[in-house]
Amino acid sequence: MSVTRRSLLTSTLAAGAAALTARKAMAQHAHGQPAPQQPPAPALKTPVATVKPPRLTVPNGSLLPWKTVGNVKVFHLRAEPIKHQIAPGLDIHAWGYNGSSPGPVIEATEGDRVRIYVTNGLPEPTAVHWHGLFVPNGMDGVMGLTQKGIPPGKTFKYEFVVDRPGTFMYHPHGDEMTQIALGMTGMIVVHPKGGERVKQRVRDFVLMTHEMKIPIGASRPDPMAMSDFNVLTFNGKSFPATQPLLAEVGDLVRIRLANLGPMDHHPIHLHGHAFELVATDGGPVPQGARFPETSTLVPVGTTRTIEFIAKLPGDWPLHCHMTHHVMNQMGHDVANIVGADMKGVDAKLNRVLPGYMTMGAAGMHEMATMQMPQPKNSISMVGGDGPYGVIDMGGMFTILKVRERGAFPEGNKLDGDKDPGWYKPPAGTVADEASADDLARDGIKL
Ligand SMILES: [Cu+2]
Repeated sequence: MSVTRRSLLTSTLAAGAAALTARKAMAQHAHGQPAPQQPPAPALKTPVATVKPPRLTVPNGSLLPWKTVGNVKVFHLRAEPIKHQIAPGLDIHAWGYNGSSPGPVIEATEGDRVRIYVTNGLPEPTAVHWHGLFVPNGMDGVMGLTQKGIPPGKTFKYEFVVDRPGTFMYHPHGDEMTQIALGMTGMIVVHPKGGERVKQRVRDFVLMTHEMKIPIGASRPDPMAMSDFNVLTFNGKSFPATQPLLAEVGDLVRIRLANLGPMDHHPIHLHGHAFELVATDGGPVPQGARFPETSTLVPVGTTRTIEFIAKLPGDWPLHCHMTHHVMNQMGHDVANIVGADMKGVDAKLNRVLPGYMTMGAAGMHEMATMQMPQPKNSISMVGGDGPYGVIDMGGMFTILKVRERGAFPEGNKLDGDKDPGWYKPPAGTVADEASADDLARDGIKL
């Protein structure tokens, strides 16, 4: 380690917990980029351990297996048609990698030489682009420009050195409109060489956003869609099928967000915490450019890595803030009757459909609460069961479950079987009907 890097780390870490997010930037400045100007370093007071890269957690997903041959890390991606479940009730025919959409996460360490075989099981040619990684031009994976397409049934070989730590993506760069629309996306995480210098335990989550248009009852996403996407996902799943993110109070939580959807950017919002954007797929955000946020926009074709310390126990939503992106299929094409008087219509319809009652005139919540018969292969507009009734959310919505220390010694398991259930708040800390005494005390007239 150079004197510069050590002094940078020392000064940064002594500045307190808020400055911990600097370490990635520091690690990266030590590898090729000029370091920023820093004040003289005070003595290091807080002991900080260098830890191995934290284990990645891929909710609803997996890591791509690899093996070492000589000094090369060898991976094998299979581009192929797959069957995929968005949520119970909606099974689709998608295209993906190694049986899943998004494909498994490729995990490597800065400086690794990787060799990635890509077998094309699709009915048309493809190529794989390593989005954000700087590779030799001929390894960039742009069909027609930097290589010929991988014909159906053939296996191509990519080989390069992963040049720097960060969060990147892989995706087809040939007939992107079809192949990405049908689900061909994936993420790449490169850990800094030598581990990380942190004092907290790190919870390191990987979340890919995506959107599809799947007509009600259909099982094939429509690659022609340019708008009206009705299936919004984190790691290929719509709420309530999204696996929660688990953390303990005091953990450093890192969430690596990415977007390879066709058309829409997603303002991802977290409840209960402020975070900092610490890196994009371009590199680390310099310490002096970071500021607290509770939402961050994840535009198409980017990654956004956020970090924060888990503070308050609870069940905290993490979701896209576009209201139509937290809905499922059934809510997008209904007529607007909010506020309408439907009694006359209901009376007429009852002559031919006894018992019929129009829903939606008082808002959409009742549609989420009714157990309506569903068209075949579709998921209801919104709704998962929560501890206080139906949660009026679907789509790009998941839950960060923060619990006290010791709750999750193992962290999230990749198979997602450690959901602790709903948060049980202390008595008297849940919003509920105001009492007559409350109203009288505070002079609230109804
Ligand atoms: Cu969105």
